[in-house]
Amino acid sequence: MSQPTPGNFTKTAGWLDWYDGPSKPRFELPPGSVDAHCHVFGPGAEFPYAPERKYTPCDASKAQLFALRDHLGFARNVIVQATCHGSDNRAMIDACRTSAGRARGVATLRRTVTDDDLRQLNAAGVRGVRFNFVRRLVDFTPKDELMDIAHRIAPLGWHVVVYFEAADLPELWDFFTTLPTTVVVDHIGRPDVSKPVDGPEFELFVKLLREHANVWSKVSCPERLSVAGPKALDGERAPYRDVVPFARRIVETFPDRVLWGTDWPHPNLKDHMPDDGLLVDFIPHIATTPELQRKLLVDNPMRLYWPEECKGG
Ligand code: 0GY
Repeated sequence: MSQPTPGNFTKTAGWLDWYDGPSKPRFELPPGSVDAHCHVFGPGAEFPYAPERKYTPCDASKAQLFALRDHLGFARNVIVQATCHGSDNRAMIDACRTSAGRARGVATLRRTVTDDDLRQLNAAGVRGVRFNFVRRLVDFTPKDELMDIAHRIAPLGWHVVVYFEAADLPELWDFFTTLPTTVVVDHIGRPDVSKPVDGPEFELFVKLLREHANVWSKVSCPERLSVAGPKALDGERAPYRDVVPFARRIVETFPDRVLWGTDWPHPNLKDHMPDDGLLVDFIPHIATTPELQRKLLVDNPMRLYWPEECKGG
């Protein structure tokens, strides 16, 4: 990829822009709901994309993210550093700082980060660091470097977010289970939903959460995992139905360790761009009672990202 110059970014070929004009969800989110996985991209002219990135997205600004938050009925966002910005966290930090306390962040760090950098990130609202193992997104970072970072952020009370493909879980198991913090897995550990929900691959993921009480899961991204796609059944707003058994199993088995997010602006989707309103209508199919919904959307993300506002926090 040629070196970018600010203001001159050409989107990756075939890039799907985020869906402008999402529908209003029918599902009414509980008051105080948190969109616990979303991104900001640039704008590139202000916050240039990283030279080492594997894709160039469309711009997706903090103002557009906050407008989506209000439209869907969320109260807060957790903004996760995307790989197209590498370890330059400025766009994410700027969004957190100008959110009036309604956004917290998850950063990408290098071993060279100083204690002063960490203090500043913490003051800006960062509460976690993301380790990405998805090969199409990042170059390999040695695990000892990642473990080093995890030990640096643990005293701040931060957690580690991990992103990987289900097939890589056996190889990553020892690393994940020795991390010294809460560990949050992105997108249900990316199961192959054409395989059985009680088959060996997904059972291994369930075992990870069952045997390790510090491991949480985002039950996000049905649009990435689905083979069936967004088509509703019988006019019902019930998209991505093949993902439901996987997400629902995790929500019902580990109700106090699950999070949900839109993943707006949905990087790297090839077939379709989801309507974020329809994505919100996926939630009651995986969290089927008001209590499960409140835990998923309010109690759990608040405990992790705004503990000072929780009772006893
Ligand atoms: C996601 C998923 C993807 C991309 C990234 O940081 C990223 O670039 O996470 C993906 O392509 O699967 O969570 O946004």
